[in-house]
Amino acid sequence: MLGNMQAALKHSFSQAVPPYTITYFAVRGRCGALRIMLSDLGQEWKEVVVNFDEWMKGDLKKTCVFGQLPKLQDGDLVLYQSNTFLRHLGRKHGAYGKNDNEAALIDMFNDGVEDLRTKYVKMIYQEYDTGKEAYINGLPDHLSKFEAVLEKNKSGFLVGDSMSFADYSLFEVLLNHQVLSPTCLDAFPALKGFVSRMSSRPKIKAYLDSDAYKSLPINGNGKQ
Ligand SMILES: N[C@@H](CCC(=O)N[C@@H](CS)C(=O)NCC(=O)O)C(=O)O
Repeated sequence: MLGNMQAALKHSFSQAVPPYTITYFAVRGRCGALRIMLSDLGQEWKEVVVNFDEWMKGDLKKTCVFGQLPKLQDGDLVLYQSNTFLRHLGRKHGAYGKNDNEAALIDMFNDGVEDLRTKYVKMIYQEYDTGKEAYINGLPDHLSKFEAVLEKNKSGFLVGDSMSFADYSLFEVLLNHQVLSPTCLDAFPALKGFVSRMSSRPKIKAYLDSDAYKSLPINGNGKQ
């Protein structure tokens, strides 16, 4: 655990004051998509890694708006809720569509990804031993919906012809599902192509190859 935390801490970059600070446990968890998005945008950030024993003392919890992490600081702005982070970055860095209609569709797809993420998290933390097989068997039903969207929108992105925060969110959820079930995308060529294109974007590739990424477990209970 300490090794992971040190590797993650090293992920504070060369810039004197990185604009963003992530406060979270030593996991990819609900910051996986955020970190991939920040990397691809060429943004630097600082990690404050919270030890679970320290968290259990309750002092930090009391300061969190919903009593939970992660927390994202952008200068004086302090945010909670991981999907809020993605939307904030999307707004600031041009990854929230070209107009209100595109923004609404991006919200819709990100909410769809969130539904899948919530089911995944429930299975990982509450039903891994008893429910993993059924979860994997049910995956095609969920994945086929995203496959259809990418097939229809020929640009390679979920909405319009450019990257949005929902693309990072979908990408990260798919990466985690490929760890859970390495063949889960075999019947979905559009999703497979999407993951391959996203993975080979130079800044994403560099981040996925980094110790900072590799040293963090996907989930806090070690299941994946
Ligand atoms: N909806 C929140 C969920 C946050 C959440 O579930 N946080 C968990 C860790 S991933 C937590 O803080 N657990 C410790 C606790 O509740 O005391 C988000 O997306 O950020």
